[in-house]
Amino acid sequence: MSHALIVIDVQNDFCPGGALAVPGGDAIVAGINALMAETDTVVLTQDWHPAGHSSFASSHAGKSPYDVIDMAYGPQVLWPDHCVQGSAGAAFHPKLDTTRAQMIVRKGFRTGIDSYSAFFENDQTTPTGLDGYLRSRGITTLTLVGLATDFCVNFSATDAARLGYATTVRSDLCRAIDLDGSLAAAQSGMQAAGVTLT
Ligand code: VGL
Ligand code: ZN
Repeated sequence: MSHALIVIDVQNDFCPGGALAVPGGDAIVAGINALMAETDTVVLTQDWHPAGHSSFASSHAGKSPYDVIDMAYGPQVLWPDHCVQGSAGAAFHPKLDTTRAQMIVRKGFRTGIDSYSAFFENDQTTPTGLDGYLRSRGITTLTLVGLATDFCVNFSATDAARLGYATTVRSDLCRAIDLDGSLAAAQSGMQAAGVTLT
């Protein structure tokens, strides 16, 4: 039973001062560094959008951040421009110790589709390749931490559980956006999918 720690989107734009700041987003960095230091296999994810990405409200005339639109693949929340490829906002938090990461998964890089999950884009079918990577390394148990609890951590954890990984989310090392009850919905969704929430 090999284990991996998946650190979701600990990037400047999701921390205080960033374009899509998650309250307390930077408060989890030290704890994540400590957990990485005692974990053999560490994977990081990085939200990585081209300018003009379809998840940005600015790409849709008359729309504002946090409006919801219907995309071909289903409803999509519109966000402030964030994590634009190569920008300072897309960089990892400067205090995140990335040295021991064995794999960095970038996601959301196709203009027409968002990707909350580290495993599948928001059509819930296009793979990122992470499942193949973990499976071919014989990894069967996962711990997830990072940002944001109710979006990218939630989608990654439920996909991981559905893919058959024994999945734990360390809630103390996550922070949420919490739009209209999205945190409570994410917590019950993760529990229903068989994710262990601590
Ligand atoms: C995320 C909204 C948009 C996340 C990424 O990392 O949770 N949320 N893009
Ligand atoms: Zn994003």
